[in-house]
Amino acid sequence: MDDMGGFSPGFHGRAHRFEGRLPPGQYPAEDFPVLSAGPTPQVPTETWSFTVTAEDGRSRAWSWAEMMDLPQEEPAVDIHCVTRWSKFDTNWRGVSLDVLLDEVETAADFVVAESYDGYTTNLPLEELTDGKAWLAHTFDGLPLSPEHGGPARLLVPHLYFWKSAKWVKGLRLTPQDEPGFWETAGYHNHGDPWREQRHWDDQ
Ligand SMILES: Nc1nc2c(c(=O)[nH]1)N[C@H]1C(S)=C(S)[C@@H](COP(=O)(O)O)O[C@H]1N2
Ligand SMILES: [Mo]
Repeated sequence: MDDMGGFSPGFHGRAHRFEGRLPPGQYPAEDFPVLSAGPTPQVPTETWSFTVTAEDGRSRAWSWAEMMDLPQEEPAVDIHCVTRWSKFDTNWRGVSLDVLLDEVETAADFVVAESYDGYTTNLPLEELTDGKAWLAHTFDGLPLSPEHGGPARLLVPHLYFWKSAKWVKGLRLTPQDEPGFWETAGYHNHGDPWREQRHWDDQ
């Protein structure tokens, strides 16, 4: 028998199917764990808005209806949490961040995502463009549930899931990198699951 690294026999077939898609140190999860630093904020779509603010203070905001009128995509992606669960082929619907970021002129290289619960997370702007990230409002064909970040969250599947800010209310473009909630609490600044960038002192 080949080396299954301690996975149960039931996982054998799936392991083959998902070969090469499980980052180091991760295990495949069937369920969808909820991980929130605090209580779940209630954010009605009637008052929801999403704002992109440039480094000079100029901004562009979308209401829920305006956001829903933008071109929509349906990413099917693998997600990876730093607590070691990964989930394959998750199905979302949302707006590519390319569409939203295209509306704002900027020379900044970094972004701070800001959420309705006060959560923040920082990313290089280039990690959010070229079809790599979305503002997601639908999961598995249903409105995204509040505990998973509804009405809308970031979806940045190529980085650990703490970068996918739930209840996101906007992006702030910054010339300098500004570490966010977990990044100032010891998590890695970048968070690439394929390089196991879990903690601040990982390479
Ligand atoms: N606003 C906000 N976004 C957040 C968090 C949070 O506490 N608040 N937790 C992060 C962490 S650590 C993870 S692993 C994922 C968990 O998303 P899930 O609860 O949908 O699995 O959301 C991320 N986004
Ligand atoms: Mo997390």
